[in-house]
Amino acid sequence: MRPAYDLVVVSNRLPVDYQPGAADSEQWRPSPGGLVTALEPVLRERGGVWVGWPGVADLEVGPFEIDGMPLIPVPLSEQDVERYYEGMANGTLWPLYHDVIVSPEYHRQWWEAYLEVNRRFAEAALAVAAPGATVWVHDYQLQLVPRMLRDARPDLVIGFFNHIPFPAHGLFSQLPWRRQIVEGLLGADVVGFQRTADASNFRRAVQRLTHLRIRGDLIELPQEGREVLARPFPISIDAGAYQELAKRPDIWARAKEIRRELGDPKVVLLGVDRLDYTKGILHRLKAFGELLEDGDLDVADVALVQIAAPSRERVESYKHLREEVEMMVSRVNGDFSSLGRPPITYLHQGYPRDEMVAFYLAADVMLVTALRDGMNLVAKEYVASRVDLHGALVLSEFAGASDELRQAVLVNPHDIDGLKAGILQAARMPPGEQARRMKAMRRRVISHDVQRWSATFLGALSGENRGDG
Ligand code: GDG
Repeated sequence: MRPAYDLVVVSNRLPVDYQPGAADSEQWRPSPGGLVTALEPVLRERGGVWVGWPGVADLEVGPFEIDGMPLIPVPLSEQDVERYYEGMANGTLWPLYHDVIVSPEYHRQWWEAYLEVNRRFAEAALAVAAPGATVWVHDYQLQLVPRMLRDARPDLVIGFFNHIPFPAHGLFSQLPWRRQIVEGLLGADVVGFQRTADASNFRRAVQRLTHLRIRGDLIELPQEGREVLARPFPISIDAGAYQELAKRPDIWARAKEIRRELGDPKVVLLGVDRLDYTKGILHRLKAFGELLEDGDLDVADVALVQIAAPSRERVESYKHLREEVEMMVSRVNGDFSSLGRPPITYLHQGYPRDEMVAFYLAADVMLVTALRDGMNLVAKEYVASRVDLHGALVLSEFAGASDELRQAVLVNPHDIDGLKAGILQAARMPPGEQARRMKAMRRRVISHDVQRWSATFLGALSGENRGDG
């Protein structure tokens, strides 16, 4: 008999990376993300397990452990990756849920694959869930799983958390399978979102697509004799870990070295994103280029570092974005470089977390200019790292983080003049004002860290603080 677990986390990806060609014991490396940090202690304490895709197509691998945490791999074939992951998840749902920044594509074959793969994830979870277990499903790739679990096992306590925005009904209603998605999500006891607006968009979709009665945050399902709680649970980071790194002398030394390598400019600006069209990288580069052109910023005084971690490289819109970003970088650098001193340093690479913190500490201004973003953890990581209270954050109103980090320089990235003014304000901000704003933002991030987030979500699942919201 298979072991049964009291807590089952289900997400598209397992928190590991495959190392091809490595010795057996080295084949899997933990991929340290915020979600693992938050869930690992709870999984250990409650004897939990993680179900997900190991990230490599056509790889048949049985259950294994990483640092004592049991993992259950769900296999995906090359065709599943094309249709379910790159297709339905990243070609349909991702752009639709991010307010159609690029046009979503609707293909029935992709939907069929989504249905089939969601079923496979649900079955993998069902096979390991103990009677009455809590199953916590994550994100837009797996929206049908809650209903599949509920139909098979009414004894389970089921949670769902959506890491990305949930769109307004006018957009959501484009989706040919909108009813199935809403019904899929309503299989859960708690459906969590990043922002208040996302939760109310979801409740509105329920209102328009079903006959269910809604009372505050609660959706009544009288035929099933239960209620679904749909509420915001804004995600956060392991703030303690970032603070620890930001106190290490070697990381400070590296931050100084980064500034030196950039030619010791007066102001270092930084962008850190997955190379994704939702992140507003082009808008940011355009604003920066115009500030140089206008003479408001001088290339002798400023340097912009843009880290753009490779992402979804086989999806057409991502290939196109990469070309556009690289063209824009070359244009600005071509126009404004002096010998050995380009205004933009573009790094199409991922970095270890220590190095990321060194970059945060090297930056006077952090640029988060997303056109749409569920939360944006980079903004919170920057704030948690600035133990010295130095630095200014330019933050898009369209990132979930802007609901909490009100002391950032808030901008609308579509308004290039407004964005330029915001960047200048940040670059010229007096140290006293930087410290005052940073202190307030740090208070928020430190008191509302990812550990608190997971405890609050699991608390709501076990019936704490329910009731009209
Ligand atoms: C989705 C939602 C929501 C990036 N480059 C490197 C690196 N990163 C890390 C950052 C940060 C994470 O990746 C990115 O998180 P974000 O929140 O900024 O964005 P998404 O990847 O789009 O995440 C988002 C999030 O889910 C959580 O719910 O906030 O809105 O879109 O932690 O530090 N980490 C390392 N090297 C890199 O080069 N080590």
